[in-house]
Amino acid sequence: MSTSTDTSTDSTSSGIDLDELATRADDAAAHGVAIPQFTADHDLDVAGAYAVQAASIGRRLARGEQLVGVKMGLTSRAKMTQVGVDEVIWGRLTDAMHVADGSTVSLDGYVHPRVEPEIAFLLASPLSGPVSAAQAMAAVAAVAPAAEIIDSRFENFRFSLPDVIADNSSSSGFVVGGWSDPATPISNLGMVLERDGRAVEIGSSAAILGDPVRSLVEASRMVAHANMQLEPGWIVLAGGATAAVPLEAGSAYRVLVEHLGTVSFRVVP
Ligand code: OOG
Ligand code: MG
Repeated sequence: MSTSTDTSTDSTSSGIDLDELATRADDAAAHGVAIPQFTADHDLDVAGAYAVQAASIGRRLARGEQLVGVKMGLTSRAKMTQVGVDEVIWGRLTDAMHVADGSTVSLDGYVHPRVEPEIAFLLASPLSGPVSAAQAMAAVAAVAPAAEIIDSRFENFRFSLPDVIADNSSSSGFVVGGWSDPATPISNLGMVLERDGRAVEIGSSAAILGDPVRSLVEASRMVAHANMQLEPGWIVLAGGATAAVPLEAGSAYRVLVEHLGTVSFRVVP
């Protein structure tokens, strides 16, 4: 796997109306309507795609949403294989995406949502640019089990690397469980995703770049390319440890992470 493309400077996206694509991405997310891939008729590259993402989330912030963290994506082989894209990506999380632990969500407003088991970091101090794993962990206030609800706005959940980046890396909702001491070892914890009390995906936190802290290191490095830093109080989602599972009306979902506990939500019938 490579994580180098976010540094590309020879953008082929010049001449593309990035704001127009940002409006399309934002409208599709706001209304839960599927749209064709941007790369079907635009020569969008990774740098241009992150610019579309920034502008699209900028529209949400202009409507009053607050940035509360970032999510890392495609940090496990299972995730890369499921969507056919093998680069680590990131997206922005806003307060409006937060789903309370134990709450009920409606499928209204989603296109084709899926859920995946994750680990969340809560930051105590800022992080940006190249850092070691030890430096990254020193900035962490707490760790928690998490469930991410992803929803590609692209038809049939199919996209290229620039498409998914422009679509804020499919960010849609996130659920975070109780926080644990950051000294809790997290490099190889059993992780289970249950639907209606039955395990539907089983994995390990080691599937996340070999150790979820590496995802935090990548987050620090990658946001620096957007002239951002990870802020104190922000949440960083490390990425799905297993493939994601479609949300079904009336079902209950729970993520269990060894030593960290559980997080759950239900979908209205
Ligand atoms: C892209 C988002 C990936 C993860 O945890 O790997 C992601 C997608 O799968 O649609 O959130
Ligand atoms: Mg995810």
